Amino acid sequence: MANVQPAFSSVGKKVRLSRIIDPRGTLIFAFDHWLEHGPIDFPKDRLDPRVILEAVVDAGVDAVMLTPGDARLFSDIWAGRTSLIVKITGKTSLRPKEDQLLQSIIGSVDDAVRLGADAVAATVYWGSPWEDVMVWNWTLIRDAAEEYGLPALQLAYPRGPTIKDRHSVDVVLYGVRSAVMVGADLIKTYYTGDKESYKKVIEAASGIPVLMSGGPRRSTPIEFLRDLKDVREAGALGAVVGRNIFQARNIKAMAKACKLVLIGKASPEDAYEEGIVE
Ligand code: FBP
Repeated sequence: MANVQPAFSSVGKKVRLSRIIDPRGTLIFAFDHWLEHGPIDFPKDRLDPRVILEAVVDAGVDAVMLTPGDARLFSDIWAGRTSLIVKITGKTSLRPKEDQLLQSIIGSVDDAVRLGADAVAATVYWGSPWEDVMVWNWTLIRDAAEEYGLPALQLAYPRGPTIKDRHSVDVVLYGVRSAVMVGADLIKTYYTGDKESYKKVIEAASGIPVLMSGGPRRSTPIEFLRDLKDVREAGALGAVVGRNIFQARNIKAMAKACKLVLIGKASPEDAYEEGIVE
């Protein structure tokens, strides 16, 4: 039988994934917080996104995840220096509480391609009363991304009225398995709090790479670095981190420490003691 060549788009997807993924341990910087949370996330001395972005790109993160507008505005900082993931769903914290369970479309796969992105990202709040809308949007996004050979990252976040503890292992792995079932190429989800339970989450992903979502800033950097070590040992590809980096006293040092721990080049304690993290 004749040798069947892969679709062009499947080669493109592989190539783009290889630009984002460091198989030793991947660190992606998430920076959509101005939209998602607003000023509450930002120390008063760092309201300018440029300062933060410069520091993390300098530190050598594998990719930055930005909204379309920020990706355009700050292309002088990231282009040619790191990979880009364009997040095309979002919400504000200004909305009525019940509507914060919906992520709206804020851009398109075409925007991501125009911007030179290596992947596109969208959130699904599994369990939300708006789940239907977000899953439908997700299928449209994934389908359009497929056309271009663009990997689609899903922020698989279980949250809604039936969910008591969104970090519990059964809830997190349900969200991850659902993301797999609707065709995610990469999955970002919550940490369940310990290595053993996270292994179950990774197992539920059936080989689709899982990235831990950073979450609110821990009380000390070392606690967060220990979590990074644990998720790597559980089999996660790495982490997508925002607040634990950009709210750190020294942004660049913290980003570097995260990367070193993820690739196993430093223990959390060493990264801490060597003064990489202040
Ligand atoms: P963090 O590391 O700061 O948690 O960033 C990851 C992220 O998913 C962002 O992309 C997003 O803005 C935020 O967390 C969502 O936060 P929340 O869970 O409060 O909605």
